[in-house]
This record gives sequence, C-alpha cells and structure tokens, in this order.
Amino acid sequence: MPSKYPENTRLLIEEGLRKYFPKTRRPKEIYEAMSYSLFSGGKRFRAVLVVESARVFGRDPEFVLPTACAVEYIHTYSLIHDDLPAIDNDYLRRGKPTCHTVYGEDVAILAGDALYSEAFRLISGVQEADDPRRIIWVINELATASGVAGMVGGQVVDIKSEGVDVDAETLDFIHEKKTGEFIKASVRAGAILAGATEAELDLLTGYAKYLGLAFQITDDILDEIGDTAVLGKTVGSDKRQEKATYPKVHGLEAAKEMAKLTISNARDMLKGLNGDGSVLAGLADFVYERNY
Ligand code: GRG
Repeated sequence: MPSKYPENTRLLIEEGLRKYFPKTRRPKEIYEAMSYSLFSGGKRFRAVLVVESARVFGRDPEFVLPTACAVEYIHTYSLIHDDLPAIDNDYLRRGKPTCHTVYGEDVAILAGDALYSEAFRLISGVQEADDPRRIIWVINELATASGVAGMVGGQVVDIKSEGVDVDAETLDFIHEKKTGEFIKASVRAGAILAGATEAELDLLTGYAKYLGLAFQITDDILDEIGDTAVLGKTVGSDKRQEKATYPKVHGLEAAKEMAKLTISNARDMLKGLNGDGSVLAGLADFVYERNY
C-alpha cells in the first residue's frame, strides 16, 4: 500500500469483517459465496473513510467498526451485482474470478442480496451511539446512497448510456450517483456517529463530494491506462461496453487535469475543520495517485 494509505485502519477493518461475519453456515453455498467476495482483498476504501472521518472528532476506530464493516458489505454487494452477465458481464474482480463465475448467477445474486441485508442488520443490531437517533440517521443515509437516488439510479443511467454519445452533464450525473453518493455517505456516517455538528458535516460533505467524483474519474482513467495485473479487474472493460467515461467525453489528458483539480478542491474543504483532517487529506492524494 502507498505511504498515504492508512494501512493500520485497513487491517483493523479486515479483523472487523472476520469478527462480524455471520457464524451460521447453512446453507453453505451462500456463506461461501458471500465470504469469497468479501474476503478477496480490496482497498476497503469506503470503510476506511468511515473510520477516518470519525477519528477527526476524536473517536476510536473500534467505535464505528460495525458501520465501517457494513459499508464494506454494501460495497461488495454492488461489485457482485455489477459484474453479473446482465450488467457488466465481467470475469475478473480483485484479481480473482467474479462471484457468479465461481458460484453461478443464482447464488451470486443471492450473495449480494444477503450482504445488503446483513449490512443493515449489523448497523441496527451492533452499532452503538451516544444518541441512538444517529444510528437511524446513518441507516437512512446509507440506504439513500445505495438506492434509487444513489447507486441504483446511477447504474441505470450508466447502462442506458452504453453506446450512446452522452453529454458532460449526464456523465457527471452517472458518476455522482453510481459512485459519489456512497463515498459521501461513508464519510458522513463516521462523522454522524462521532457526533459532528451540521457545520462540520457540511465541510466533510464538500470534501466527500469532490473525493467521490475524483475516485470515479481515476477509475475511468485506470480502465484506459491501468494494468490488469495490478488493478485486479480487466482493463478496457469500459471501452468494450462503450461506457460513458471521463476520458471518452473529455479526453484522457483533460480527465487527468480534472482529477487533479477535484482532489485539490477536496483538500481545500478540510481546511475549515477543527479536528485533524490530515489522514483524509492523504486519502485524497491516494485517489489521485492510485494505480489500483
Ligand atoms: C448493489 C446497491 C447496489 C446497486 C446495484 C450494480 C449496481 C446497482 C451498482 C454498481 C455500483 C458500482 C459497482 C459502482 C462502481 C464503483 C467503483 C469505482 C468500484 C470500484 O471500487 P474500488 O476501487 O474496489 O474501491 P475495491 O476492490 O478496492 O473494493
């Protein structure tokens, strides 16, 4: 991992995922498929954001660990469904054959569904808060960001834009909804549980919006110029499916410049914070510099 990535936090999340993973094993096919995708690596970027955003307000990582793990469940669910033949039809994810390739489409769909339910079971059953209304608030934010006003809505426009010349505004819509909203909700979830005020949440929301946009721009760039072996997913997948991407709509060099500017905007939003935003600033740099 590069120096700016909080490796200790990532390892803590790995431990949390193992600790909270359901203990029952029947029917074994579904637990195997869930565990195959959940424990196949990944940066744990969104879960790291939950922890690091809570830390700005002096909260220990352990305090928000159930929610951080739940966020990773939802993210893994979205990857499993995204890879399905009916959606992106991808063979490789995190350097391994995709869930449906190993377990079949039927079990992969259900593994995604089960991870989504488990996520909300974990937050509503295990997460604690000084004020329990903050738990309901977090559930609401994550459900909104992963639903029709977020990931699902963005994904629908993404699919319907394949092979079509989309304008820059539609492209922004896809990126904001498909990727940005959930990254924003992850940052906000940590801060909400840590007791952030509305003003503090506004600053972090600004940071997260820029971060989410930059994350998808660099994802598009890596799909053009990345290395399949490092990325763990097939480079050129967007081109093959004639997807709307930043390099396609704006050109590769312009997309790189946009990512740079967006990250600089994200960093600027942290300047008004009272707490220590240095790890969040490092994560913004990571998004710009990443090669996986
Ligand atoms: C499953 C909520 C849900 C909705 C179904 C399939 C779908 C609709 C939405 C897809 C959303 C999606 C997969 C967006 C792409 C986001 C993205 C850039 C994923 C890659 O994330 P990384 O790089 O992956 O963090 P790792 O492997 O590191 O976790």
